[in-house]
Amino acid sequence: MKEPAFAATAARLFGLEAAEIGTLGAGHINDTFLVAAGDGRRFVLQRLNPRVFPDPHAVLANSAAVSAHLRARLAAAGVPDLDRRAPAPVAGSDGRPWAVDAEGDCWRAYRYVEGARPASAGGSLAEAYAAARALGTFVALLADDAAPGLRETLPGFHDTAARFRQLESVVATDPAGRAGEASRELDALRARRGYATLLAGGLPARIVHNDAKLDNVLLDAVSGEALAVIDLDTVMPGLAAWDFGDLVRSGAAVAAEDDPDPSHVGLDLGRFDALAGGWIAGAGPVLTADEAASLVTGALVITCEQAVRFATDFVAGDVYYKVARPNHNLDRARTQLALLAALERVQDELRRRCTACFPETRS
Ligand code: GN1
Ligand code: MG
Repeated sequence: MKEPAFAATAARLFGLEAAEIGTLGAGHINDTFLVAAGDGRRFVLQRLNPRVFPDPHAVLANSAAVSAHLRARLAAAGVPDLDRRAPAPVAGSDGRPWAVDAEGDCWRAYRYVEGARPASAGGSLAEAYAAARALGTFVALLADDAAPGLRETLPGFHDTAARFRQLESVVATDPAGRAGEASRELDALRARRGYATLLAGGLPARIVHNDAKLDNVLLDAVSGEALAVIDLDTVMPGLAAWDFGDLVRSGAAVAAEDDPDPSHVGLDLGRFDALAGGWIAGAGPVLTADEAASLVTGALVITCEQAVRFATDFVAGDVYYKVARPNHNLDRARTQLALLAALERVQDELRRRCTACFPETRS
Protein backbone atom coordinates (compact mmCIF):
# COMPACT_ATOMS: atom_id res chain seq x y z
CA MET A 1 0.00 0.00 0.00
CA LYS A 2 1.34 3.41 -0.93
CA GLU A 3 1.25 5.86 1.95
CA PRO A 4 -1.19 8.80 1.90
CA ALA A 5 1.83 11.09 1.47
CA PHE A 6 2.45 9.57 -1.96
CA ALA A 7 -1.21 10.04 -2.75
CA ALA A 8 -1.00 13.73 -1.88
CA THR A 9 1.79 14.09 -4.44
CA ALA A 10 -0.22 12.11 -6.99
CA ALA A 11 -3.28 14.30 -6.34
CA ARG A 12 -1.29 17.31 -7.57
CA LEU A 13 -0.93 15.57 -10.94
CA PHE A 14 -4.68 16.13 -11.27
CA GLY A 15 -4.46 19.75 -10.09
CA LEU A 16 -5.76 18.80 -6.63
CA GLU A 17 -4.29 20.17 -3.43
CA ALA A 18 -5.34 17.71 -0.72
CA ALA A 19 -6.57 19.27 2.53
CA GLU A 20 -7.25 15.82 3.92
CA ILE A 21 -6.45 12.34 2.69
CA GLY A 22 -7.34 8.83 3.86
CA THR A 23 -7.63 5.30 2.55
CA LEU A 24 -10.89 4.03 1.07
CA GLY A 25 -12.58 0.68 0.39
CA ALA A 26 -11.49 -2.91 0.75
CA GLY A 27 -10.10 -3.83 -2.69
CA HIS A 28 -7.62 -6.68 -2.88
CA ILE A 29 -5.50 -5.16 -5.64
CA ASN A 30 -5.20 -1.37 -6.03
CA ASP A 31 -4.46 1.37 -3.47
CA THR A 32 -7.47 3.64 -3.07
CA PHE A 33 -7.62 7.01 -1.31
CA LEU A 34 -10.27 9.60 -0.54
CA VAL A 35 -8.96 13.09 -1.14
CA ALA A 36 -10.70 16.19 0.19
CA ALA A 37 -9.69 19.28 -1.74
CA GLY A 38 -9.54 22.62 0.09
CA ASP A 39 -12.74 23.81 -1.64
CA GLY A 40 -14.80 20.96 -0.15
CA ARG A 41 -14.90 18.75 -3.25
CA ARG A 42 -13.87 15.15 -2.67
CA PHE A 43 -12.17 12.74 -5.06
CA VAL A 44 -11.37 9.05 -5.22
CA LEU A 45 -7.73 8.62 -6.15
CA GLN A 46 -6.37 5.21 -7.11
CA ARG A 47 -2.99 3.79 -7.86
CA LEU A 48 -3.15 0.83 -10.17
CA ASN A 49 -1.26 -2.22 -8.97
CA PRO A 50 1.51 -2.62 -11.55
CA ARG A 51 2.02 -6.31 -10.72
CA VAL A 52 -1.59 -7.05 -11.66
CA PHE A 53 -1.98 -4.67 -14.59
CA PRO A 54 1.08 -4.89 -16.85
CA ASP A 55 -0.41 -2.34 -19.27
CA PRO A 56 -2.05 0.24 -17.00
CA HIS A 57 -2.54 2.70 -19.85
CA ALA A 58 -4.75 0.21 -21.66
CA VAL A 59 -6.75 -0.35 -18.45
CA LEU A 60 -7.27 3.37 -18.00
CA ALA A 61 -8.13 3.89 -21.66
CA ASN A 62 -10.68 1.05 -21.45
CA SER A 63 -12.34 2.43 -18.34
CA ALA A 64 -12.43 5.98 -19.73
CA ALA A 65 -14.04 4.71 -22.95
CA VAL A 66 -16.63 2.75 -20.99
CA SER A 67 -17.52 5.77 -18.83
CA ALA A 68 -17.89 7.90 -21.95
CA HIS A 69 -20.16 5.32 -23.61
CA LEU A 70 -22.34 4.93 -20.53
CA ARG A 71 -22.66 8.70 -20.16
CA ALA A 72 -23.66 9.04 -23.81
CA ARG A 73 -26.28 6.30 -23.50
CA LEU A 74 -27.72 7.71 -20.29
CA ALA A 75 -27.74 11.26 -21.66
CA ALA A 76 -29.55 10.07 -24.81
CA ALA A 77 -32.17 8.42 -22.58
CA GLY A 78 -32.65 11.73 -20.74
CA VAL A 79 -31.26 10.36 -17.45
CA PRO A 80 -30.24 13.25 -15.17
CA ASP A 81 -27.34 13.41 -12.76
CA LEU A 82 -24.71 11.78 -14.97
CA ASP A 83 -21.89 12.55 -12.55
CA ARG A 84 -23.51 10.31 -9.94
CA ARG A 85 -24.46 7.57 -12.40
CA ALA A 86 -21.37 7.23 -14.54
CA PRO A 87 -18.58 9.23 -12.91
CA ALA A 88 -16.07 10.45 -15.48
CA PRO A 89 -12.33 10.34 -14.80
CA VAL A 90 -10.61 13.62 -13.95
CA ALA A 91 -8.01 14.68 -16.53
CA GLY A 92 -4.39 14.65 -15.45
CA SER A 93 -1.99 17.52 -16.16
CA ASP A 94 -1.34 16.36 -19.75
CA GLY A 95 -5.06 16.03 -20.52
CA ARG A 96 -5.22 12.24 -20.42
CA PRO A 97 -7.73 10.61 -18.05
CA TRP A 98 -4.88 9.39 -15.82
CA ALA A 99 -1.47 10.51 -14.60
CA VAL A 100 1.92 8.90 -14.10
CA ASP A 101 4.02 9.82 -11.06
CA ALA A 102 7.80 10.18 -10.82
CA GLU A 103 8.16 6.49 -10.00
CA GLY A 104 6.20 5.45 -13.07
CA ASP A 105 3.07 4.47 -11.13
CA CYS A 106 -0.28 5.09 -12.85
CA TRP A 107 -3.01 6.98 -11.02
CA ARG A 108 -6.55 7.96 -11.81
CA ALA A 109 -9.05 10.21 -10.07
CA TYR A 110 -12.83 10.44 -10.02
CA ARG A 111 -15.16 12.82 -8.26
CA TYR A 112 -16.36 11.02 -5.13
CA VAL A 113 -20.08 10.32 -5.42
CA GLU A 114 -21.50 12.11 -2.37
CA GLY A 115 -24.48 10.70 -0.51
CA ALA A 116 -23.83 7.19 -1.83
CA ARG A 117 -22.59 3.91 -0.40
CA PRO A 118 -21.52 0.59 -1.92
CA ALA A 119 -24.10 -2.19 -1.95
CA SER A 120 -23.20 -4.98 0.41
CA ALA A 121 -23.75 -8.72 0.56
CA GLY A 122 -25.21 -8.16 4.04
CA GLY A 123 -27.80 -5.65 2.81
CA SER A 124 -31.53 -6.16 2.21
CA LEU A 125 -32.95 -8.26 -0.61
CA ALA A 126 -34.23 -5.07 -2.22
CA GLU A 127 -30.68 -3.75 -2.20
CA ALA A 128 -29.36 -7.00 -3.72
CA TYR A 129 -31.99 -6.81 -6.47
CA ALA A 130 -31.25 -3.15 -7.24
CA ALA A 131 -27.49 -3.64 -7.37
CA ALA A 132 -27.76 -6.81 -9.45
CA ARG A 133 -30.06 -5.04 -11.86
CA ALA A 134 -27.50 -2.25 -12.25
CA LEU A 135 -24.80 -4.83 -13.06
CA GLY A 136 -27.10 -6.50 -15.61
CA THR A 137 -28.03 -3.15 -17.13
CA PHE A 138 -24.33 -2.36 -17.42
CA VAL A 139 -23.91 -5.41 -19.71
CA ALA A 140 -26.98 -4.41 -21.72
CA LEU A 141 -25.79 -0.81 -22.18
CA LEU A 142 -22.49 -2.08 -23.52
CA ALA A 143 -24.14 -4.45 -25.98
CA ASP A 144 -24.88 -1.91 -28.69
CA ASP A 145 -23.02 -1.20 -31.91
CA ALA A 146 -21.63 2.08 -30.63
CA ALA A 147 -19.90 0.41 -27.67
CA PRO A 148 -16.15 0.97 -27.63
CA GLY A 149 -13.74 -1.72 -28.79
CA LEU A 150 -11.80 -2.66 -25.67
CA ARG A 151 -8.37 -4.15 -25.20
CA GLU A 152 -8.06 -7.43 -23.35
CA THR A 153 -6.01 -5.88 -20.57
CA LEU A 154 -5.68 -9.06 -18.53
CA PRO A 155 -5.37 -11.84 -21.09
CA GLY A 156 -6.84 -15.12 -19.86
CA PHE A 157 -8.37 -13.44 -16.80
CA HIS A 158 -11.21 -15.98 -16.69
CA ASP A 159 -9.43 -18.74 -18.60
CA THR A 160 -10.25 -21.39 -16.02
CA ALA A 161 -8.07 -24.04 -17.68
CA ALA A 162 -5.08 -21.67 -17.55
CA ARG A 163 -5.85 -20.92 -13.90
CA PHE A 164 -5.69 -24.66 -13.17
CA ARG A 165 -2.38 -24.90 -15.03
CA GLN A 166 -0.97 -22.01 -13.00
CA LEU A 167 -2.02 -23.80 -9.81
CA GLU A 168 -0.24 -27.00 -10.83
CA SER A 169 2.89 -25.16 -11.86
CA VAL A 170 3.15 -23.30 -8.55
CA VAL A 171 2.45 -26.51 -6.62
CA ALA A 172 5.25 -28.21 -8.56
CA THR A 173 7.81 -25.63 -7.42
CA ASP A 174 6.15 -24.94 -4.05
CA PRO A 175 8.12 -21.70 -3.51
CA ALA A 176 6.83 -21.03 0.01
CA GLY A 177 6.72 -24.65 1.18
CA ARG A 178 2.97 -24.48 1.68
CA ALA A 179 1.56 -27.02 -0.77
CA GLY A 180 1.36 -29.72 1.92
CA GLU A 181 -0.82 -27.49 4.08
CA ALA A 182 -3.30 -27.12 1.24
CA SER A 183 -3.35 -30.77 0.21
CA ARG A 184 -7.06 -31.31 0.96
CA GLU A 185 -8.03 -28.22 -0.99
CA LEU A 186 -5.76 -29.26 -3.86
CA ASP A 187 -7.44 -32.68 -4.01
CA ALA A 188 -10.88 -31.07 -3.99
CA LEU A 189 -9.87 -28.75 -6.82
CA ARG A 190 -8.26 -31.47 -8.91
CA ALA A 191 -11.51 -33.44 -8.69
CA ARG A 192 -13.17 -30.47 -10.39
CA ARG A 193 -10.84 -29.96 -13.33
CA GLY A 194 -13.80 -30.63 -15.59
CA TYR A 195 -15.17 -27.18 -14.74
CA ALA A 196 -12.37 -25.68 -16.81
CA THR A 197 -14.10 -26.56 -20.07
CA LEU A 198 -17.78 -26.14 -19.19
CA LEU A 199 -18.04 -22.65 -20.68
CA ALA A 200 -15.61 -23.22 -23.53
CA GLY A 201 -16.89 -22.58 -27.01
CA GLY A 202 -20.16 -21.41 -28.49
CA LEU A 203 -20.97 -18.47 -26.24
CA PRO A 204 -20.65 -14.95 -27.65
CA ALA A 205 -17.94 -12.62 -26.35
CA ARG A 206 -19.42 -9.32 -25.19
CA ILE A 207 -18.22 -6.52 -22.97
CA VAL A 208 -18.60 -7.53 -19.35
CA HIS A 209 -17.49 -6.10 -16.02
CA ASN A 210 -15.43 -9.13 -14.95
CA ASP A 211 -15.61 -8.20 -11.26
CA ALA A 212 -19.38 -8.07 -10.87
CA LYS A 213 -19.56 -7.93 -7.10
CA LEU A 214 -22.28 -6.11 -5.17
CA ASP A 215 -19.80 -3.69 -3.64
CA ASN A 216 -18.93 -2.46 -7.10
CA VAL A 217 -22.36 -0.80 -7.26
CA LEU A 218 -23.00 2.54 -5.56
CA LEU A 219 -26.45 3.12 -4.08
CA ASP A 220 -28.03 6.40 -3.08
CA ALA A 221 -27.54 6.49 0.70
CA VAL A 222 -31.08 7.74 1.31
CA SER A 223 -33.31 6.12 -1.31
CA GLY A 224 -31.28 2.94 -1.87
CA GLU A 225 -31.60 3.46 -5.63
CA ALA A 226 -28.69 2.00 -7.60
CA LEU A 227 -26.62 4.84 -9.04
CA ALA A 228 -23.40 3.66 -10.64
CA VAL A 229 -21.32 0.61 -11.45
CA ILE A 230 -17.73 1.33 -10.46
CA ASP A 231 -14.29 -0.33 -10.48
CA LEU A 232 -13.98 -0.58 -14.24
CA ASP A 233 -10.41 -1.97 -14.30
CA THR A 234 -11.43 -5.37 -15.51
CA VAL A 235 -14.07 -4.32 -18.04
CA MET A 236 -13.14 -6.12 -21.25
CA PRO A 237 -14.50 -8.72 -23.65
CA GLY A 238 -15.84 -11.80 -21.88
CA LEU A 239 -18.85 -13.96 -21.20
CA ALA A 240 -22.14 -12.89 -19.63
CA ALA A 241 -21.96 -16.03 -17.48
CA TRP A 242 -18.78 -14.75 -15.85
CA ASP A 243 -20.51 -11.65 -14.51
CA PHE A 244 -23.59 -13.53 -13.40
CA GLY A 245 -21.34 -16.16 -11.83
CA ASP A 246 -19.26 -13.64 -9.90
CA LEU A 247 -22.39 -11.92 -8.67
CA VAL A 248 -23.79 -15.16 -7.26
CA ARG A 249 -20.40 -16.19 -5.86
CA SER A 250 -19.94 -12.92 -4.02
CA GLY A 251 -23.55 -12.05 -3.20
CA ALA A 252 -25.47 -15.23 -2.40
CA ALA A 253 -23.12 -16.77 0.16
CA VAL A 254 -24.10 -16.50 3.81
CA ALA A 255 -20.53 -15.99 5.05
CA ALA A 256 -17.75 -13.58 4.13
CA GLU A 257 -15.32 -14.57 1.37
CA ASP A 258 -12.56 -14.92 3.98
CA ASP A 259 -14.51 -16.45 6.87
CA PRO A 260 -11.95 -18.62 8.70
CA ASP A 261 -14.58 -21.32 9.34
CA PRO A 262 -15.87 -22.83 6.09
CA SER A 263 -18.70 -24.54 7.97
CA HIS A 264 -20.31 -21.08 8.14
CA VAL A 265 -20.60 -20.99 4.38
CA GLY A 266 -23.90 -21.75 2.69
CA LEU A 267 -26.05 -20.52 -0.14
CA ASP A 268 -28.98 -18.21 0.59
CA LEU A 269 -31.67 -19.08 -1.93
CA GLY A 270 -33.73 -15.95 -1.25
CA ARG A 271 -30.67 -13.88 -2.00
CA PHE A 272 -29.97 -15.94 -5.11
CA ASP A 273 -33.49 -15.13 -6.33
CA ALA A 274 -32.99 -11.42 -5.72
CA LEU A 275 -29.65 -11.41 -7.56
CA ALA A 276 -30.87 -13.52 -10.46
CA GLY A 277 -34.11 -11.53 -10.77
CA GLY A 278 -32.27 -8.22 -10.75
CA TRP A 279 -29.43 -9.18 -13.05
CA ILE A 280 -31.71 -10.84 -15.59
CA ALA A 281 -34.10 -7.86 -15.51
CA GLY A 282 -31.12 -5.74 -16.58
CA ALA A 283 -29.20 -8.00 -18.97
CA GLY A 284 -31.90 -10.45 -20.05
CA PRO A 285 -33.10 -8.47 -23.08
CA VAL A 286 -29.71 -8.71 -24.80
CA LEU A 287 -28.84 -12.32 -23.94
CA THR A 288 -29.04 -15.18 -26.43
CA ALA A 289 -30.82 -18.38 -25.40
CA ASP A 290 -27.44 -20.12 -25.02
CA GLU A 291 -26.21 -17.38 -22.74
CA ALA A 292 -29.39 -17.57 -20.68
CA ALA A 293 -28.83 -21.30 -20.29
CA SER A 294 -25.18 -20.78 -19.24
CA LEU A 295 -25.71 -18.55 -16.21
CA VAL A 296 -25.80 -21.08 -13.39
CA THR A 297 -22.88 -22.94 -14.93
CA GLY A 298 -21.11 -19.57 -14.75
CA ALA A 299 -21.72 -19.47 -10.97
CA LEU A 300 -20.14 -22.92 -10.57
CA VAL A 301 -17.20 -22.20 -12.87
CA ILE A 302 -16.36 -18.78 -11.42
CA THR A 303 -16.60 -20.04 -7.83
CA CYS A 304 -14.30 -22.95 -8.71
CA GLU A 305 -11.91 -20.62 -10.53
CA GLN A 306 -11.83 -18.23 -7.57
CA ALA A 307 -10.95 -21.17 -5.28
CA VAL A 308 -8.15 -22.06 -7.69
CA ARG A 309 -6.89 -18.46 -7.71
CA PHE A 310 -6.86 -18.13 -3.91
CA ALA A 311 -5.20 -21.56 -3.52
CA THR A 312 -2.60 -20.61 -6.13
CA ASP A 313 -1.77 -17.41 -4.29
CA PHE A 314 -1.56 -19.23 -0.96
CA VAL A 315 0.91 -21.76 -2.37
CA ALA A 316 2.83 -19.00 -4.17
CA GLY A 317 3.37 -17.16 -0.88
CA ASP A 318 0.69 -14.41 -1.13
CA VAL A 319 2.07 -12.50 -4.07
CA TYR A 320 -1.20 -11.33 -5.69
CA TYR A 321 -4.04 -10.67 -3.24
CA LYS A 322 -3.54 -8.40 -0.27
CA VAL A 323 -3.54 -10.44 2.93
CA ALA A 324 -4.14 -9.36 6.52
CA ARG A 325 -3.29 -12.54 8.39
CA PRO A 326 -1.46 -15.87 7.98
CA ASN A 327 -3.45 -18.38 5.91
CA HIS A 328 -5.74 -15.62 4.64
CA ASN A 329 -5.64 -16.93 1.10
CA LEU A 330 -6.11 -20.52 2.29
CA ASP A 331 -9.19 -19.46 4.27
CA ARG A 332 -10.50 -17.75 1.15
CA ALA A 333 -9.91 -20.87 -0.96
CA ARG A 334 -11.78 -22.95 1.64
CA THR A 335 -14.84 -20.69 1.65
CA GLN A 336 -14.99 -20.84 -2.12
CA LEU A 337 -14.81 -24.64 -2.06
CA ALA A 338 -17.58 -24.78 0.55
CA LEU A 339 -19.70 -22.46 -1.55
CA LEU A 340 -19.00 -24.52 -4.64
CA ALA A 341 -20.20 -27.66 -2.85
CA ALA A 342 -23.38 -25.81 -1.83
CA LEU A 343 -23.97 -24.64 -5.41
CA GLU A 344 -23.40 -28.15 -6.74
CA ARG A 345 -26.04 -29.60 -4.41
CA VAL A 346 -28.81 -27.30 -5.67
CA GLN A 347 -27.71 -26.51 -9.21
CA ASP A 348 -30.82 -27.99 -10.86
CA GLU A 349 -33.05 -25.94 -8.59
CA LEU A 350 -30.98 -22.81 -9.38
CA ARG A 351 -31.41 -23.43 -13.11
CA ARG A 352 -35.20 -23.64 -12.66
CA ARG A 353 -35.21 -20.42 -10.67
CA CYS A 354 -33.11 -18.65 -13.30
CA THR A 355 -35.36 -19.79 -16.13
CA ALA A 356 -38.35 -18.42 -14.20
CA CYS A 357 -36.76 -14.95 -14.25
CA PHE A 358 -36.99 -14.73 -18.06
CA PRO A 359 -40.26 -13.74 -19.71
CA GLU A 360 -42.16 -16.80 -20.98
CA THR A 361 -42.05 -15.61 -24.56
CA ARG A 362 -38.34 -16.35 -24.68
CA SER A 363 -37.61 -19.29 -26.99
C1 GN1 B 1 -10.10 -8.87 -6.82
O1 GN1 B 1 -9.76 -6.08 -5.63
P1 GN1 B 1 -11.12 -6.55 -5.94
O2 GN1 B 1 -11.80 -7.04 -4.70
O3 GN1 B 1 -11.92 -5.53 -6.72
C2 GN1 B 1 -9.90 -9.54 -8.18
C3 GN1 B 1 -11.16 -10.24 -8.62
C4 GN1 B 1 -11.54 -11.25 -7.57
C5 GN1 B 1 -11.71 -10.56 -6.24
C6 GN1 B 1 -12.01 -11.57 -5.15
C7 GN1 B 1 -8.05 -7.68 -10.89
O4 GN1 B 1 -11.01 -7.83 -6.94
O5 GN1 B 1 -10.96 -10.89 -9.84
O6 GN1 B 1 -12.73 -11.90 -7.93
O7 GN1 B 1 -10.54 -9.83 -5.88
N1 GN1 B 1 -9.48 -8.55 -9.17
C8 GN1 B 1 -8.41 -8.75 -9.94
O8 GN1 B 1 -12.75 -10.94 -4.15
O9 GN1 B 1 -7.73 -9.79 -9.89
MG1 MG C 1 -11.89 -4.95 -8.76
